[in-house]
Amino acid sequence: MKTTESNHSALRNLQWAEHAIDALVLAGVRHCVICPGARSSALVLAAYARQDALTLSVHYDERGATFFAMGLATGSGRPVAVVTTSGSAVANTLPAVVEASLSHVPLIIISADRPPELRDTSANQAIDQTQILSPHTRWFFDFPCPTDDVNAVRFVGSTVQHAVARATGPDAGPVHLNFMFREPLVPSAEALEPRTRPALGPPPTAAEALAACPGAVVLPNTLAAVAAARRGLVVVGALKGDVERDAVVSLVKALGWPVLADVASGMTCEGAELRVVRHPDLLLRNAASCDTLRPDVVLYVGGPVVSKHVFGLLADTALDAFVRIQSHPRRSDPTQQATHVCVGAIAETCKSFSELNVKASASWCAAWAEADRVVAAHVGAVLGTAELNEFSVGRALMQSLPVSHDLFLSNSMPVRIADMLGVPLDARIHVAANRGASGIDGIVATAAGFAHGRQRPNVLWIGDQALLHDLNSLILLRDTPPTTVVVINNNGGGIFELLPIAHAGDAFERCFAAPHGRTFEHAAKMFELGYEQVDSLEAFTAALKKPIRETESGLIEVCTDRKETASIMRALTE
Ligand SMILES: Cc1ncc(C[n+]2csc(CCOP(=O)(O)OP(=O)(O)O)c2C)c(N)n1
Repeated sequence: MKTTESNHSALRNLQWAEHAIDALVLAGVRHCVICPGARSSALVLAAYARQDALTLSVHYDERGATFFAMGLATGSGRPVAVVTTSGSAVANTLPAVVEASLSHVPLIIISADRPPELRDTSANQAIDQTQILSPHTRWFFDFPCPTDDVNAVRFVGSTVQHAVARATGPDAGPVHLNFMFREPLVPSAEALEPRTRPALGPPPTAAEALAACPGAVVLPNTLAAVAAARRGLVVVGALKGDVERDAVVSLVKALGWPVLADVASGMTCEGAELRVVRHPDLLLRNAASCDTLRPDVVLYVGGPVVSKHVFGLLADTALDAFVRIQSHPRRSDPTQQATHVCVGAIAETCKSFSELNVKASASWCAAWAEADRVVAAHVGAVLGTAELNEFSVGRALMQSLPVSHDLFLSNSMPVRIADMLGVPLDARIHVAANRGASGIDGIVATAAGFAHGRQRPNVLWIGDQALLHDLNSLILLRDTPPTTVVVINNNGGGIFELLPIAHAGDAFERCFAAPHGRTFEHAAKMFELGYEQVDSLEAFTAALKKPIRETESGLIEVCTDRKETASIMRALTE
C-alpha cells in the first residue's frame, strides 16, 4: 500500500477513535483507565489528546485495571471507561465485569480487535472477542473496521452514547464495545503532529445522565400493605452515596420501625432515634431469640446484605408483605418472598413511603432493642478489653478510623467481622465492599479506585490471601489518595476455619487454609509503601492514627491465629 493510502486508513482509525472518546465525554464519562497494548493505539492516542475533559489512569494488568475502574465508578458515582488491547487482555476484564454487573456499577469496556479477515485463522493474539463478556454486560456492540462509507460521527458517536446510557441505567452495569482496527494502526509521526482536538461542549452531569431513571410509581396497594404493618421491619442493604442514604434515613425516621442495616448501607452511624439494630447477624443466629422478633411486613431497601442470617429470619417467617425498593429491574429475591417490588431511583421512591402515617408499636420496637442490648453485652463480655485478635483489631480499627478516611472491606472475614461488630461510624465515612460476587480478587485495585473516586484517604481491611491474590495492584496506591492497607495475616484462609470442612485434618490445612508462611514486608518495600508490623492493640491504634496516613499510602500488618479467631467466633455466636 502506498504511504498516502496507508496514512489515510491510519487517520481513519484515529478519527473513529476520537469520535468514540468524544462521545464518551459528552455522555458524562470523566475517567478512562488505559491498559497498554498496540492494537488499541488509536483509542489511547484519542483519549490522551482529550485530557482537557478526561482523566487518565494507566495500569498494565487488565484485571486490576477493571477492578480499579469499578472502585472509581462506585466512589465517584460516574461511569468509567477501560481501554484494552486485543486477545486475553479483554478476557482479563471479566472478574471485575462480573462484580460490576451484580453490583450495578456502570463500566464501559472498550476493546481493540483484529480485523475480520484475521478472525478464526489462528492469527497471533486474535481470539473471539465478540460477546466474550456478554452474560455479564448490559450491551455489546461490535464495530467494523473504520471506513469512509458511513457517517462516522453519527454512527460511532451515537453508538457510544447509547452504550453509556445502557451502562448508567436504569439497570446500571457494564457494557462492552469492541473496535476492529486494521494496520497501520496509527498515522506516521508527521501526519500525527498537526492534529489538535477542538474543545468539547460541557458534558452533562452525572445527575442529568441518571435523570432518565425516576423514582418508582408506588402503587396504592403497596402503600396499603406497608401502612397495615403491626410489626414492621426495615432491612437496608448497600446504598450508593449520600443522596440514597439521606432518603432512607428520612424514611426510617418516619416509620419508626427497627432497622437492620448492612455495614455498607451508611446507616450504622445514626443515633438512637433511628432504631438501628447493632448486631442483627449475631442476634439472628440464635433461633430461640427470634420468635418475638418475627415481622409481619418487611421493607427492604437497596443492595445485598452481608449477613445471611437476616435472610434466615425472613425465610422462616410467614410475612403479610415483603416490599423491595430497588434501583434496577433485576430479580433480587433470594428467599422468593417478595410481594411488591418498586423499581426506580431509591431516594425518590423512599419519599412515597415517608409520607405514610404509620405508627410502630412500642412493644415491638422494645423487643428488638432489648434483644440487641443482650447481644451487645455478650459481645462486650467475650471481647472484653481483649488482647490483639482479629475482632479486637477490627473493633479498634472502626472505633479509631479518622473521619477524613473511608473504609474498604475485603471478603471474607473483614466484611463479616465489621458487619457483626456494629461499631457506629461517622456519617462522613463511606464503607464499601465487593459484595456482588464476593470475590477475593481485585480487592486492592477496587479499594484504590474507590479512594480515587471519592478523592479521600482510605483504609483497606484485608486478609492475607486476598492481598496475595491482588498483590500487583499495590502499585496503584502510588497515584491514589493515601490508602492504608491493614492486612490481617492469619497465614491462610481464616474463613474456612468456620466451616465443617475444618475437621478434615491435613486435607483442610493443605487444600483450604493453604498457608503460605509469608509476611508482606518485602512487598511493601517493593511498592515503596511504609510498613509496620504491630503486635498489640495500642501499637495498632497508634499506627493507624499516625499523621502520615493522611498523606501517604502504607501497609500495617497484624499477625493473628486463625484457630483463635474461629474460637472467638464460636464464643460470640453461642
Ligand atoms: C476469586 C475468589 N476465589 C476464591 C474465593 C473463595 N474464598 C473465599 S474467602 C477465601 C479465603 C480468604 O482468605 P483471606 O483473604 O486470608 O481472609 P480471611 O478469610 O483469613 O479473613 C477464599 C479463597 C473467592 N471468594 N473468590
